[in-house]
Amino acid sequence: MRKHVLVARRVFDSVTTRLAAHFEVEGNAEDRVFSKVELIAKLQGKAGAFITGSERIDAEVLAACPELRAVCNMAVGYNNIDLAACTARGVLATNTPDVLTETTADFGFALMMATARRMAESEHFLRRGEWTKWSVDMFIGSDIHGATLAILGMGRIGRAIARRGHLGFGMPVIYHNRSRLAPELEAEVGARYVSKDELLKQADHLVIVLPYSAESHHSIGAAELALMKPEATLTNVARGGIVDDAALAEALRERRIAAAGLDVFEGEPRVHPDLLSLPNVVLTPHIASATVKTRLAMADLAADNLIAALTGGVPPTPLNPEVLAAR
Ligand code: 8YV
Repeated sequence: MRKHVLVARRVFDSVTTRLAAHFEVEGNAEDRVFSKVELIAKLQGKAGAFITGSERIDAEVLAACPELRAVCNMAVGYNNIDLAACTARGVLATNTPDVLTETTADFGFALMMATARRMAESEHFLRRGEWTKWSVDMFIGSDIHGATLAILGMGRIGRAIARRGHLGFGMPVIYHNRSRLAPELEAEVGARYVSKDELLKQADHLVIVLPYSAESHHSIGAAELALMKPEATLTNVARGGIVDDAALAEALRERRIAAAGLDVFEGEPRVHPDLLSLPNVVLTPHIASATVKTRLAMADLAADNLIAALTGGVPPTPLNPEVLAAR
């Protein structure tokens, strides 16, 4: 008998077609974000779920869906999944690393540049019809080339951003991470390890690429922002909640740092109202991985994981492979 799976959000037809060759697929053509109650109801009788960062798989959901064997996230970050609870229940969880690294790094770099060079603010000014003359200090910002690139979190995406800064823009690169990179990896991306305080003090452009966890919650708050230079910028392409958005808004309003570029927000898709009213912040709706090629690759990888997990294959990117070993 064919297994039943839920594809929790609208995805590409090619991906649904591939899944339908193996499973009875319930999709979500409307692309509604299900409440927890709805998600539990939709998961009844399902052996697998294709999910995105918007679907939270916690202990309560798992307890209510005993037939679930695999949850395949179309995202590299997996803070929407309680991994320990999955493992305890023998549910395989997977994510989509690697396929989005370069695309996300491109976006992080672009957001940092847009922030430093005041692209959004000046574009809004132009659209409002306020551009009447050239002036010597109109929208003057700060340089990228030669400036100190400070990276908080030095995983795959952090290293790809460091490489861009080092090789493309001649930036001295410093980083802080829970663990230090091997010397050859540091040399490859031209990065020097420093303490978190030094990172914040020396940063011309701080880029945050940490995974979200209880430990990284509010890693950047009022005290950390107070260490930064008033000319510095902050860019976050990681997860909402790593930065205390209220503290950031206050620092931006008081010009304790120059500007911020944010692709992720605490409680998104809601955005802190203070950020919305500030001129010196570039805001984008969590699109760092959003290119046609990369979103297709992410969806395909999530589907590969789901197919393998439920048909006795080897899922390419498991998060808790011990579950498979125990089957
Ligand atoms: C996704 C992301 O677009 O992969 C991640 O961790 O944040 C993004 O690439 C988003 O999470 C949707 O699943």
